[in-house]
Amino acid sequence: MDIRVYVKKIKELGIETVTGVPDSTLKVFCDYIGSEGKNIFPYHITAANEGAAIGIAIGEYLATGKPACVYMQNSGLGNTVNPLTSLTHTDVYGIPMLLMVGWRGEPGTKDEPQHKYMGKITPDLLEVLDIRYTVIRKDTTEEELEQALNAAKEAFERNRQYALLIQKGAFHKEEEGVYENGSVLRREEAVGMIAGWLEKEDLVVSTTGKISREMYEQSDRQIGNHRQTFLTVGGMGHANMIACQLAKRLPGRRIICLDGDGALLMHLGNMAVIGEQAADNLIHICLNNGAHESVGGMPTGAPGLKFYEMAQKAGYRRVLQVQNGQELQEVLPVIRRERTLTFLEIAVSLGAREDLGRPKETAKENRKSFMDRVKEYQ
Ligand SMILES: Cc1ncc(C[n+]2csc(CCOP(=O)(O)OP(=O)(O)O)c2C)c(N)n1
Repeated sequence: MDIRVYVKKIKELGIETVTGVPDSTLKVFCDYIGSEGKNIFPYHITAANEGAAIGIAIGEYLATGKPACVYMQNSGLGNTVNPLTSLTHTDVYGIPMLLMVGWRGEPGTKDEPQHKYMGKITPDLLEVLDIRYTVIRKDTTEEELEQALNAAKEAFERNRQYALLIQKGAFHKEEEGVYENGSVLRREEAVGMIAGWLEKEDLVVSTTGKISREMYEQSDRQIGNHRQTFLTVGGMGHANMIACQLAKRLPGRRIICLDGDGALLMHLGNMAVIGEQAADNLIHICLNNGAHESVGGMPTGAPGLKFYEMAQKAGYRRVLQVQNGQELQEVLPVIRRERTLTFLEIAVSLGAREDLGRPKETAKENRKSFMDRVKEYQ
């Protein structure tokens, strides 16, 4: 479906505010409303997480009586369950809104393990949430979209939400959005430098998306295996809590969390908890590109945020930030010298290698080899 037609049609529902978290399935949509179609919706807010986007949609309705459009990957549906059940459902306030859900892991398609179960249950989950939906496919016609939007209108009149479940490749547009941020250090280069700096007892928790894929490959290249790293393939935003508890329970080991700024923003409160827990063997590294690079490079909801300043306020004992590869090379040995709760922010550029691989083992195999590694140096 042509994105211009799609956007024009959903606009006809009276939508003025669009909010959500980007996803690769929705890249064409996000690119369009962020560039050429910028003026179509007066308000476009990239939310910290998908539950927060539901909050924005509630605010929109309370202020204007108009439904907002909330977009997300289906994994983000998990983050919306609380506000959708406890606030927007007709048993509570009955707040209408249009959900646009990118369907990863659709049964019958090839996708990563983290998408498999959510992909399978997405239609059932929408049903349990009492939300009617239509699947938007590559071959969905304008008439079919119109029918779906009529159903949405009816749902809104009854104070209900309506969802469009978007298949991979459903939207097409000639030009892809390209993003830049002015930083010079490539993320994979930074990840490679960190992999090369690891000692064999160190343990790493890497965040969702390409950071984990780069760490996996760089570890293989530089160390010969990736057993030191737990890949947080799903559960975006939770890597730092996994690392925090590893640090508490394994005080003799150095724990390194490789976070992304989008993931860190998603559950920013975790920083305060990490500061409070103050594990002196935890090194929290944020690879900051101001964007959700892994799903297409769209900016986060706070692209200029200085996470190191927040870390300082949150109680991290040592806070550092670097702008390029040389600074990173200089700072890494310094970090190792003194054991204290550390936050390191690295400014990285946008983009990734075209041929970046994916984990070859199953998630369970990787979990097992990581746990074996935990035991090996106890
Ligand atoms: C709850 C949830 N929402 C959205 C996604 C889709 N997603 C995967 S990686 C990613 C971007 C991560 O951005 P960031 O942490 O800044 O790392 P970057 O890719 O920019 O290096 C997104 C949005 C997801 N996996 N889970």
